[in-house]
Amino acid sequence: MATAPHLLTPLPSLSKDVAEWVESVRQLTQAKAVRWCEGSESEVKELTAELVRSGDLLPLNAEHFPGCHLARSHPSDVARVEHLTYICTQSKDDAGPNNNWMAPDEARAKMRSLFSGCMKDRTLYVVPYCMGPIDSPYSRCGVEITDSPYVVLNMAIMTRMGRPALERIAREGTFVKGMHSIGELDPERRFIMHFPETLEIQSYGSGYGGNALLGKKCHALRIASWQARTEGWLAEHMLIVGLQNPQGETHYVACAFPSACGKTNLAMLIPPASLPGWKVFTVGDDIAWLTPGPDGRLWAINPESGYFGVVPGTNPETNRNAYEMIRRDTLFTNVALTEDNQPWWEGLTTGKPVIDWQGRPYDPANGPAAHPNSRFTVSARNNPAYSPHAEDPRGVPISALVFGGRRRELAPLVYEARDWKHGVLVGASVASETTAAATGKVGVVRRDPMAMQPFCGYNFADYWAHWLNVGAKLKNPPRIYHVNWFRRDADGRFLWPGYGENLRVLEWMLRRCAGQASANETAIGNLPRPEDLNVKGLNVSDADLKALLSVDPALWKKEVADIRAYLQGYGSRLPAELLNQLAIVESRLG
Ligand code: SAT
Ligand code: MN
Repeated sequence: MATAPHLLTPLPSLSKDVAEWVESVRQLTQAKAVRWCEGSESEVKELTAELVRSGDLLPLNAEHFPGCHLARSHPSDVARVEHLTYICTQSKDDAGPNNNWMAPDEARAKMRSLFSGCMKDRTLYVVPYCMGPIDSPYSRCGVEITDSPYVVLNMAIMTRMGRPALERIAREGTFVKGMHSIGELDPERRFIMHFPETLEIQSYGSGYGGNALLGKKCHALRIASWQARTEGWLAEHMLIVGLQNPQGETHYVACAFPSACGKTNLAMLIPPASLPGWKVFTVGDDIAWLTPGPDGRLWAINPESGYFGVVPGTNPETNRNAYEMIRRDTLFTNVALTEDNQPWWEGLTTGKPVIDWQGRPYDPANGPAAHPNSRFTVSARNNPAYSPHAEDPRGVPISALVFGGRRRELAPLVYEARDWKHGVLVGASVASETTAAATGKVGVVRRDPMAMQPFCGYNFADYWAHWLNVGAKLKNPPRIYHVNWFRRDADGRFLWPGYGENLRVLEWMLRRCAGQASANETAIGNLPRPEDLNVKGLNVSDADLKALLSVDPALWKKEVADIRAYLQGYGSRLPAELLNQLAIVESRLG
């Protein structure tokens, strides 16, 4: 067994439970070596150098992108595979109609045969990690076993990885067990299995993002959502952002949008010049763990320590912070290259691609140069807007929760739920056009409740009931909103400029929370009138603004019928309160 000789205490001796489990996986996979990851800078350097030598990582132009590398995944392995992702609970109903389900025994047997002997020629890396600040009571730990050093490098950025995590596991005696192998990268031999009842994840056959970085969607959402229900908190697919107004007060907002709908951009928003005095601080860009605090407010931590963000579209105009952030010490996956070895992607206004994401000479006939789901992995500390409270073990107090989707029509720019219960209905009925973040057709509208359709580790009906229970415990609950940055006109033109201008909508929300802004009470919730939004310096016509802030009763009646049919698909486990709330909306529509 290979262990690093310079360690004072060899890591395996820190936790007997972990060591025993690792040994059992070593026997099953017949790994040729075992390497415990410490999470040190020198270890990351060493692994990076190994991957450069093997050709798996390409160093990028050191003058313009110092410390940056490019990884190319297998062309059939570029996104999450929802159809191969399973929740394996004893009872099928606990997984719910929102998940693929397999009986735990059957799933274990299937995975055992896949993992058997799969690391014969490979090193088994042991990656202890902590999701959340290492000293936060809200954080939770796990250990990922993987045969992919690319995964190790990503985990080193995305999580608090290594010795401190293993020390915490030894103290707490509990951890999420994650087994991962890239296998043969064969889509026919690929499964992502979750066993929430025993806090286990088994992932085989993919090296990509959410399939392979088990701390992220598998642990921090699917397993954590299950844990959160038993423990009274919420694990959500939400960014967390701090908004400092010109008076110097900071309020925190958490927003749930489906993958590749602009969460990272909103989390790092740059205020437009026409809104002077505002500052924006990122706490998290993808996942929020929310706990009712002793003060009756909802408190949030970001379990991650880095960003795994969509690259295409990033440029100095759309997101200057992100553009700056990814110019050093960044791991790019599936972007294109320029002649002088700089990364290139669609939406970049400078440079030209010569090599595409698959390493071929760039030919527009082959499609985009960078894969539409190409990603950057970068430490949150690189973010110029990183919040000073992002590492606060108590988290940050949340003033507003925002749901949203990508919808050409129907959903107005913004509306406010009347109260928490109505807000749970608003979240439960989110629908959005699908994106390149998951394999399958792009641009099809589907229900994506709370942006958790691919990530909720249990039956949505129970999840909504849990949301209602959490709200009942909050003396001072956040207000709940729905936004849609993606409204278009009949010709397909976007009505709202998005990006930095979205701050105008957030500003209205915060004024609402402070009791300082008016609204138009409509059947679906409270909407700003055009004069309630700060539109100084905004380049949107009156007609477009009116369209963005209107409710079409005929379309909404149809939507209500759709939502009812969708909710009723959850049968008798569905909390009656959701149908009550829907009936209220329907009666107000007249
Ligand atoms: O691939 S990930 O799940 O990590 C990113 C995303 O789809 O949001
Ligand atoms: Mn996400």
